[in-house]
Amino acid sequence: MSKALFIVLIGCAVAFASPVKRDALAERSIAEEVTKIGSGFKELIKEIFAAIVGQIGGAIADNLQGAFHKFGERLHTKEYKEAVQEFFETMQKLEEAEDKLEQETQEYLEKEADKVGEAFFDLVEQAYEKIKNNEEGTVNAEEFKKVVDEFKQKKVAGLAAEVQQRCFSTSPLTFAAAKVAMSKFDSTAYLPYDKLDENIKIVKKRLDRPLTLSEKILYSHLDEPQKQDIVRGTSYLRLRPDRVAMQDATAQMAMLQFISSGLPRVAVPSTIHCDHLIEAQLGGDKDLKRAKDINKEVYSFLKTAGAKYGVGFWNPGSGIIHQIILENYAFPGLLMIGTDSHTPNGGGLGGLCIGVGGADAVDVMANIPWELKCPKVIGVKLTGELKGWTSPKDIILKVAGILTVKGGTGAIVEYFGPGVDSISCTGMATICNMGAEIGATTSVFPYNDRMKDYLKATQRASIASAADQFKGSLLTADSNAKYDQVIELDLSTLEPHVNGPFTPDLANPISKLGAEAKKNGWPNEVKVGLIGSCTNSSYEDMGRCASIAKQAMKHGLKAKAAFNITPGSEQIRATIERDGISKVFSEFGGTVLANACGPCIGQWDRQDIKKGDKNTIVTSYNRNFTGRNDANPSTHAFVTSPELVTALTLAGRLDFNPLTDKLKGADGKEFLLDSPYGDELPSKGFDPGMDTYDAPPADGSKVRVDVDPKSQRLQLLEPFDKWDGKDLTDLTVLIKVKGKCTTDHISAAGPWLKYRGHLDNISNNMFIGATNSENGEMNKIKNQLTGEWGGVPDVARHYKKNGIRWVAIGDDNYGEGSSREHAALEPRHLGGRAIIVKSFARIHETNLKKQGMLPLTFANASDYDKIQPTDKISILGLKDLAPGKPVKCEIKHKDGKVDTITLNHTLNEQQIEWFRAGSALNRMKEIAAGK
Ligand SMILES: *[C@@H]1O[C@H](CO)[C@@H](O)[C@H](O)[C@H]1NC(C)=O
Ligand SMILES: *[C@@H]1O[C@H](CO)[C@@H](O)[C@H](O)[C@H]1NC(C)=O
Ligand SMILES: *[C@H]1O[C@H](CO)[C@@H](O)[C@H](O)[C@H]1NC(C)=O
Ligand SMILES: CC(=O)N[C@H]1CO[C@H](CO)[C@@H](O)[C@@H]1O
Ligand SMILES: CC(=O)N[C@H]1CO[C@H](CO)[C@@H](O)[C@@H]1O
Repeated sequence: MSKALFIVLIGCAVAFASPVKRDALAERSIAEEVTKIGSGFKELIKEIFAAIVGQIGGAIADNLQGAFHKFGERLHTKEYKEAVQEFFETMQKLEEAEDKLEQETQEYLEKEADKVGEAFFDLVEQAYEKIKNNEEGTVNAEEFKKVVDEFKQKKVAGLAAEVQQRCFSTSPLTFAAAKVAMSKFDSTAYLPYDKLDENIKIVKKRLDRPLTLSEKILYSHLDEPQKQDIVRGTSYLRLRPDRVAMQDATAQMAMLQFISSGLPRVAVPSTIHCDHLIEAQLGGDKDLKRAKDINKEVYSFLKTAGAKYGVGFWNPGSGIIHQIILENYAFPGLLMIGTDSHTPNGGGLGGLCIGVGGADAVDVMANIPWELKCPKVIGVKLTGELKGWTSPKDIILKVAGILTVKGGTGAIVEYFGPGVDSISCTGMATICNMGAEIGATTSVFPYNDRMKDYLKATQRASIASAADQFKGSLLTADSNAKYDQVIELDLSTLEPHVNGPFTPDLANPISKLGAEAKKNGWPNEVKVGLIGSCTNSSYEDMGRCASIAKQAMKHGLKAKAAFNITPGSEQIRATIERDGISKVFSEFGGTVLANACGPCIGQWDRQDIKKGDKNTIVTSYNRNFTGRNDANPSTHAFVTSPELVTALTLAGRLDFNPLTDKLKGADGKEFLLDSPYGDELPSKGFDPGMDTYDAPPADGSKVRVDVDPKSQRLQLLEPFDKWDGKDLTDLTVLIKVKGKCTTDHISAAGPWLKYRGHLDNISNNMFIGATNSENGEMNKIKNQLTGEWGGVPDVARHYKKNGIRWVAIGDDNYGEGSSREHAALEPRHLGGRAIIVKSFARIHETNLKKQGMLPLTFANASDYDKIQPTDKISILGLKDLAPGKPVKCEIKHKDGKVDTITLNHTLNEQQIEWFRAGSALNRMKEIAAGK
């Protein structure tokens, strides 16, 4: 510490600690006095910082200077709140810089800061005392108090107090825990650990039993921790998530709904990510340019709506939502909802991140508690250690094989045990991401050092040190916590898996894949290998794949099959480009696509094969519903780790096992691939790449939201009609679906994605992928009015025009797959009133409730067989609709016979209100209007 700095500091402190002159005080108005104290304090801090800046030098100094400069400016424009935040960010950077400072300097700064803070408060106290004793003067104590209160309201005093409390009289560590911004983009939202800790203590006291990690995170976010009913698998929790994330496809409808709620600004930090509308065709830059052009009106709508309502906007090209969340927003203990089913990716950083429909996002953005049926908890105990060709992905591929696509329904999958520490943070993210494939509500890992490393590598050391303090309490399961089911996996003996085709739970160990393919007639030739996507596009993945490519090239080999790479984010793209990994891929014969979802969600203009041609592709993606990647139902898609994709692409064969099979090099010599290797995190740190984020302005009220009334892609929403108070009688059966009916079958993706924001247009895809039980065909149903066969949307429109209300009948796990709320909006829009099925996928069931539809299940599953296409269905006793009380249903057959059956539902009180109001949104309006 230089002497000069010392003098500056002491000088300032002394100047402000010296008593204010008595007579001068009497003359001045109190307001002036208080303002002077406030601004004097600011000046003082300014001085201190200037001095510190002088000490540290280099980039940190620039940062500090920049932040501080803004701090000063803002104070004058009275944006106090933001100023405080800037200040805290500066403090955070300072804290990070502390590692670089000598111990001595650190101690000195802390001590000085303390002194200054105390001096400031002495000053205020003295001033107050003086005024009190000077009552015969121009002012009295009461008036002073009034002014101070006013002052406080203006947040200046608040600022001073906070600065004092957080920055000056506590150690940097406590400071970090108490007031660390949730992310570098959230200026006014802090890590909620204190509050969560408090809540979980309340819950623990009530439940009086050890808690799983999932429960700790979930219950600590309860709206009413004292009162909330908590029974796993039964009660509905009302929760307060910390943030909302939306991808550009689902954000359209969510923002349209938020707009129609009439609220001025979103209640929690929220972001929009442009990743779903970029089609892979020629490669990164060209595809991005094309997407920006084609989707201009959507991007512009989302950008302006984001700016107006306070939502952060990640431009196209910034990367895939889940990767960006992991890089910037996820933190241990976070409760986030995201409008995409792979939102659970954030569990890799110890957060509970749950995929929901746009309507849930609207609730949370509108500050309404978000409801979730209290999940069960499945524990996965990991022992042993990952090594060689076995990767984190194999863990989830194995778990999927054990639990199947339905096994996780209604449950959170929680990993624990000594094996956890052998998995990288991004590896844990992959595992959580793919938990969506087994229907799990979400998946989560306990906070550990691997997460800490990742937080540090992504410039969030302060979050790591805050989390450290809650590691044992909030961020790890209690010992002896009870799980509803426990699966044990020994990682040391786990074999690499390739799952598929046709369903992600058909788990094939690599050693058996060749034989299985032969037996089942799966095409052995691998046409295309694809790596990347939100599931698997970390730096580590890319590095491990590049290590295989390099080995091959050393032997004169290139990829036999086509090879496509989708970087997960702009940061990944820039970093792998800088580190020469992209170059390795192109030399190997690969194409680097835009930072987006691309082929993983069917945004792939595939040219190498004709529709209907049977062929094999291998991907590191997460799903493989029919035609998902390339819209070709004959494509056999297999899901595996990026390393195995690379190896199979290299060999061009499905029956290649890189662990045991040799390849022939260009020189004719045979060789065995070494197991892949890649740095977990880039040794030179991440390259952020281009700046692709737009922060919303502090005041967006003047922003105009762009929606062209003639648009084919965006349409402002009309409210649905209110329930008329009568039973739903004589409903026509629009379609009785046979077999699997995912949200893709109800509302197809691919080319339809572009109508996401236009309900009427997108409704032309309703049920076109579902199989009609009457004829076993898709999109062909009999119009009961005309007797003619027609497409499902056309027939539904015909019914709607003629005032005929209808039901759709479905099988098991109806509505599984992506959280596509259109699958609920469209039936409602085209005149549907109820969906009756054997069982529902959770998100879809809730989505139906939000749109005022009745989601009902057969109390006896075999009643499904009683329903004929020509039947008329009546749902009775709706006036007495109550939670847990089944409803009566009459099936009138064409021959006049009537079957009476019982239907179950899971509507609770609040959801019954939604039904009555016509939709959740209508209900929100009623509440806002005080009804
Ligand atoms: C329907 O609800 C009843 C009780 O309300 C329950 O006993 C029955 O198992 C439920 N049926 C199904 C298929 O879940
Ligand atoms: C369900 O319905 C079938 C066929 O109507 C009947 O045989 C069976 O007993 C029913 N099961 C229950 C639990 O009521
Ligand atoms: C992927 O899985 C689904 C079942 O989940 C299957 O019906 C479909 O044919 C598969 N698609 C591809 C392209 O392999
Ligand atoms: C997010 C991500 O890309 N995660 C992982 C994908 O899978 C590999 C191997 O299975 C992991 O090592 C990555 O970290
Ligand atoms: C493809 C499609 O359905 N386009 C329609 C979208 O909506 C506009 C106006 O509502 C119609 O004119 C289009 O034909």
